[in-house]
Amino acid sequence: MNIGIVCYASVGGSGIVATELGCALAARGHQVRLVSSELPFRFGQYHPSLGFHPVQAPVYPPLREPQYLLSLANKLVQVSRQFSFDVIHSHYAIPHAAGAYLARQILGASGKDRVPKIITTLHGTDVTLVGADPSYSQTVAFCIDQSDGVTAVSKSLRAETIRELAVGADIRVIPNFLDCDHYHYAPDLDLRARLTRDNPTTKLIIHVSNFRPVKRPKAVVDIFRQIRAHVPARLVLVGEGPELGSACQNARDLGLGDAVEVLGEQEHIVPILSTADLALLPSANEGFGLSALEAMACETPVVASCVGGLPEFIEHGVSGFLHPPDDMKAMAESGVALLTDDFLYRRTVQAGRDVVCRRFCTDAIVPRYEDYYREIVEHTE
Ligand code: GMT
Repeated sequence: MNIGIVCYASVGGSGIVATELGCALAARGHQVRLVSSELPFRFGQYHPSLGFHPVQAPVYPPLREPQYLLSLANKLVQVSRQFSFDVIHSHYAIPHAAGAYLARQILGASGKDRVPKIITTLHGTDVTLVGADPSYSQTVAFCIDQSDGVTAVSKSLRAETIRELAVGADIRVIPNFLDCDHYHYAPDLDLRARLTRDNPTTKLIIHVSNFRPVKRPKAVVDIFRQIRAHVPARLVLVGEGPELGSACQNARDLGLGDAVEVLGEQEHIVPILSTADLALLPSANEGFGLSALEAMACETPVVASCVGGLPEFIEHGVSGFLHPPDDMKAMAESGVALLTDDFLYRRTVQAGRDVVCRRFCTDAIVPRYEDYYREIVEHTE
């Protein structure tokens, strides 16, 4: 098939999933073109069937801001004419579903172009936070309903989409995935020595996110403070975002400034995750929670909030620990239990890795997207 994939290029789960999907589909014989504002993070190795097409939104003085949506639709029309797309697959509804919708209308109106089917994958905040905002909700709901196919990365997100946006679309759940050969336990001992300051008894607690309020970075610091009262530990923060500075200030105010290491955005996450002893994700909501899945694949146990898609792959007390988002005390207690009980630690890590390998590897999930593409193309032709 000829497939156009639209996504965000910046660090973020939806862009990572879309890029990994594009690479996997190209490896399976499809012609894939990735369309985004810039070369997506984790674009990876060269493959002859995988190409990248940047969207450029010029700024002209009379326009107050760049018109990204119009440029995106325009680019999709151009690339689709060149590669005769069967499917345009948008990741993250805002504004990608609207760009694909507009492109399909333009191609359909010409009377001589192949008209691709449009599929939208919902990832989380495109529905729960941004999408549900009254400034966007009508257009987002319309574009979801106008898609030929819609998928959500968890059952919880599907239910929330129907509840929040009252869409009528039949939403298929296809969970996120990762390359289990790439994501495996591969610690970096030099990094460990540096982060623990050469202290073998010090544990490393990691939080990976885009540091938006929904990730609750201050809760991360608070849980870390409570764990550190029982276990010598340092906190490793990976990623960038608006709340990173205040989380670090918060740590300094608590006298923990020296116990926090900020690594910023990192492309090679496997050695960093593998080097850590515990991952924290006390989010207010998660459409899926890809960073938890990545940690489990790298054999780092997860303590997280029981929200959104997280309970769909973390079984509390078995493959990780889940607590209400505001129960930082319970999250800290689970963290201490894991870090002080070797048997519990090994058992949790093993169960976590098993879940990822059984249900969330590329080979298990990508064929579900291929089947869905076929179903949509054949069904609506
Ligand atoms: O809004 C965000 O947090 C960014 C977004 C993204 O592009 O990474 O994250 C969402 O999509 C990920 C990939 O499907 C999910 O793993 C995250 O849970 C989801 N984030 C939220 O729902 C907060």
